[in-house]
Amino acid sequence: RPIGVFDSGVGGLTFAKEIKRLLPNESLIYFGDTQNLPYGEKSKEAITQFSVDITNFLKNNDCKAILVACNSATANSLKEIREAAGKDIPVIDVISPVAEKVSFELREKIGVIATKATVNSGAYKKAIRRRNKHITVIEMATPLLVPVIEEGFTNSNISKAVLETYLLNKKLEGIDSIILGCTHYTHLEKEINQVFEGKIDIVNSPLIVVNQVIYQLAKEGKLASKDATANYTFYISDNTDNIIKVAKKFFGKDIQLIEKNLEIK
Ligand code: DGN
Repeated sequence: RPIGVFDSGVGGLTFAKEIKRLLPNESLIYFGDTQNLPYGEKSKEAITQFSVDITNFLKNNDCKAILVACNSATANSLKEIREAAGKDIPVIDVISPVAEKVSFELREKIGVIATKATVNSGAYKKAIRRRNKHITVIEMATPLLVPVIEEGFTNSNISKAVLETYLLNKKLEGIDSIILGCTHYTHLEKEINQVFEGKIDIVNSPLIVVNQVIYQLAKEGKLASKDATANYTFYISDNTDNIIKVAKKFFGKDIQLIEKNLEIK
């Protein structure tokens, strides 16, 4: 049985790619809700409705576990996603494994950069402070970063100017770590490191989150056998040339995207 993975778009492919790397025998069904993106700019109600529909779709496609590979959906709709999945399908999110890990480490002041929907929910701050109240968490919405990445402006004067404006803001002064709280930001990791001159620890979620997937599947005896052949199916709810281009950049050149509108049952 496959692992279901979903995101508002193709950003969650950064997690799918990490699953492919660490769990080469696991099959995946990915759903990118490109018709309704960006979730990062939507209301809680809208994000929840989309997320529950996708969860039902993945469930109907016999997924054995679901990875919510979107920070905005995790931050706003995790409870409803879990209810829709039911008790037999474990749901792994992208915030709690990261909060759990950093709360055990020697960190005093953590910055979190993410979309508006994630920051407005306060999800990272709540998740970290619930586990370790000695850590200060500063959340900052950085909505220009997704278009910078999707339009191919990484490693340019534009990404440099945008990153410096956001990251050298007084608000983030004195942080010792920064969490990249959005699926896309992995693609800016090197540049973020340069802005901070290598002095700030960058917490990048895909490895931490996929380790949680491994733990969860192992615990439930659901890991694929070592001789299983992995099948990958990628659905998106709307298709444009740019989406295909970004998907190739995030996952690899040979990715095949299938258009699927969940409203047309
Ligand atoms: N996937 C979204 C997230 O991780 O918050 C970012 C993309 C978006 O909806 N803007």
